[in-house]
Amino acid sequence: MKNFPRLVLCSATGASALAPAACTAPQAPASRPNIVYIMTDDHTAQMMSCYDSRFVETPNLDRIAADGVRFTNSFVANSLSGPSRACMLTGKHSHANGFTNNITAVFDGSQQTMPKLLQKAGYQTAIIGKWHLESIPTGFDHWEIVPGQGDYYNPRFINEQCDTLVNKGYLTNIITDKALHWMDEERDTQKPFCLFIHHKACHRNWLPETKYLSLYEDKTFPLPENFYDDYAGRPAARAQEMEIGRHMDIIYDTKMYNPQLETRLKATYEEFIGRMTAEERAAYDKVYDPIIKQFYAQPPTGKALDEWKYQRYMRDYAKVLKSLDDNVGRVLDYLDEKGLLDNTLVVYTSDQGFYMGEHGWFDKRFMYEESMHTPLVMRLPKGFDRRGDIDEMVQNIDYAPTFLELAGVAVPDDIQGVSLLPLLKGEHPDSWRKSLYYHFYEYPAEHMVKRHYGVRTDRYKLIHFYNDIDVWELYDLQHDPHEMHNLYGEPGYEELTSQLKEELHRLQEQYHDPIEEELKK
Ligand code: SGN
Ligand code: CA
Repeated sequence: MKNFPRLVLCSATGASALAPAACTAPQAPASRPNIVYIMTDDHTAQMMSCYDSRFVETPNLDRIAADGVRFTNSFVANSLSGPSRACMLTGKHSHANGFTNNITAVFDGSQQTMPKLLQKAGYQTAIIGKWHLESIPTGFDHWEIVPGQGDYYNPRFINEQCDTLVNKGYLTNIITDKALHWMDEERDTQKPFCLFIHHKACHRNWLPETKYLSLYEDKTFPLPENFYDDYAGRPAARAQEMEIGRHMDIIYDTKMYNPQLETRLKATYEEFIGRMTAEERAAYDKVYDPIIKQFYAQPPTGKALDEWKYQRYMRDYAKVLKSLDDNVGRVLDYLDEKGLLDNTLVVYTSDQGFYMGEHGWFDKRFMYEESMHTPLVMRLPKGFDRRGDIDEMVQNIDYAPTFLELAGVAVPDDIQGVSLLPLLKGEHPDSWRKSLYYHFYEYPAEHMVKRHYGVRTDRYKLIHFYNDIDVWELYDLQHDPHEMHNLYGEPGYEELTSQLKEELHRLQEQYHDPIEEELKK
């Protein structure tokens, strides 16, 4: 477990250096909108009721969509935390911003970033919560981050003085407290601001807040129809290690603590619940002890065990999400009470999607729909009349140019994303992108998802898994939305395949991804 990875405390990372491509800001409008960007970790659209009503209710997240817009085709460029955050901050794909994976990458804080450009244009910038980019944040007037993945209970924070401080309570509440405190008491009210609120929720191992420990305990979640996927025709999908049945840790993930049992993540679990106060621990044990007792008295086996684990997973994830939803509500209420809503763009998204049992999985990484997709809803500032659904394909590299344009800052030419402002104004530009590029690098690693890149159009997806495998996959999302049938190499698909390969190469050229050249060596 990487808890305090290569975080170089207090190292100078060139806080004010800007790459040459940065342009000078044009004359900014008098009252520039604020930006409140709320990003969760591993929150997937299946678990957000404005996208999918099967599993949970998320009234506060839905409020953003109801008052604003919901993106129905929102995607990431690399479905993993650090890479996703780097794409968001730079507006560039992973190979271009350098942060390709969570294991070896360290974000080069001297490069051009959207917060730096906003800061230069007179915005106050702040980030609170999960950072995960290994170097010290640059481009922020204020930052308070959690080390590594963060702790759900009595969490450690690293602040601008580079002190590590333990805060009392539950992380989702504390991040919100700090965000409200900064908006209320610390920022310069004469300046527009851009605040990044980055939650750990709903990341593994889904430790709920004490007040929600019992929530959902009487709920049985429906099993996804492809829970028992056999991965036929998809060797890369078969090779992963993220199956609920085979790879979830019975102690760490499903919380069935047993002093006699050793599991890979038992020590990590002990460390996590060891952070609770005696009172918190008593509340926790009161709910989980009877479940543990019952489990070991009559342990389920085979498919019954897989499905039992799925229910535990869904319940704990949903509980953690409930605290998150409450806290997003607190931010919206605050902005409302202070009269800030009208002049603020509120964005809610996640660092990627997640599997809730589809293909039998948890975790993310794959270019398949559940994890390439990410929720994206926005409440728009005055002057933007668009409401309802936006169906154009958007990607997390688009946030940087969107925020810059909103702030009246010229978007540097080397930014690869596209501003979403025309869509927020109700336009449907003919020239809008017709395909998306994706590249995942973190292999070999936990969950063992092979390296791959690919192209997605509104209907088709072509993926190439490489490195220690050479496998192509082709899906028709219209007829096979769950990506169960790999059409690559099947008769009748030759022309489509060559068109998609051409498009893939066009994107690799456009974004300057050298991978195909490297593979030829
Ligand atoms: C940790 C988790 C993994 C997860 C990665 C990346 N293991 O390593 O399950 O895929 O984070 O997640 S754990 O034992 O530490 O919980 S990410 O969202 O940060 O990219
Ligand atoms: Ca994540």
